[in-house]
Amino acid sequence: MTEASNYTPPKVWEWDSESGGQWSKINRPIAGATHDKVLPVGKHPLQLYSLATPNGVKVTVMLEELLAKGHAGAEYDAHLIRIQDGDQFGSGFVEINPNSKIPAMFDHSATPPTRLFESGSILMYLAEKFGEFIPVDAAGRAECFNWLFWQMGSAPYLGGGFGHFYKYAPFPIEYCIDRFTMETKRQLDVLDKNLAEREYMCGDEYTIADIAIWPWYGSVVLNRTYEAAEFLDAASYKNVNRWASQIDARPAVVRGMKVNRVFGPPEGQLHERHDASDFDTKTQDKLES
Ligand SMILES: N[C@@H](CCC(=O)N[C@@H](CS)C(=O)NCC(=O)O)C(=O)O
Repeated sequence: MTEASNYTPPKVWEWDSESGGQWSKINRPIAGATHDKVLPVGKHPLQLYSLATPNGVKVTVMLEELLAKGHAGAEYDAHLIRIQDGDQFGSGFVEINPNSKIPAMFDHSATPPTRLFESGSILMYLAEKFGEFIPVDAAGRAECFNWLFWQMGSAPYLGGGFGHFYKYAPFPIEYCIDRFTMETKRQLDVLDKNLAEREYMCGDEYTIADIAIWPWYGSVVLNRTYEAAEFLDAASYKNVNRWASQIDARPAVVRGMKVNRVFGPPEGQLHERHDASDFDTKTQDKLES
């Protein structure tokens, strides 16, 4: 265990300095817009404002899965929100999501037109609107919601806890890394034990629970997030690895992962998606050549 720090919290915390680290520029203690910015609106009923982080990818994968099933009403425009530039604090974005976080969506085909924020809420909305990726029976739905909400409650320990202190904090703090590594490994074990008995999180069917959990936990075991697979001994979670690879091979997942992505290989980056053909003509490798 590292030595105790000599920091004593003041009586009242004040925002008087940057916290340091990769995300310090966008961290602020107050909500609301910092600048006026009208959001663009494309031609499709569903307008998505997002970035290909694990939370963003949940929605683009879901939309691509719905389109793959033939639901033309799931056609969407995906506008890029660069969170490191503070786009989430523009007035138009804040009107859709007062919490200033991606993903946010607007359904212009609904009566009344409906704003959506929180990835779990968006997945439930789309699953119910199109009657897909959600069990029809009450017990099945309950189990699906159990795992969907498990993800919403658990992933902040993986991302904001483990990922932040292992990868992004300005210096390593053993206490924090130990605390969140313990919890992340416990969560991986929860998933592993569940997937030992089931093909997907809720049984034989691929559902919004898998679509929510895979971008976080699948990505960690496939070593795409935080470069921490070895540190976490991710290979030992055999059932999570099997499930992660199975989902990774789905064509809709491959497409959904590319949308609003601004990092990684150019052929995997489709900064904005306004048409299905954009995957063939507008990825960064094509635009740059
Ligand atoms: N619980 C939210 C979390 C969304 C979230 O944390 N989004 C991050 C990117 S993964 C974000 O927009 N961060 C920008 C910021 O915090 O200013 C959800 O699932 O939609």
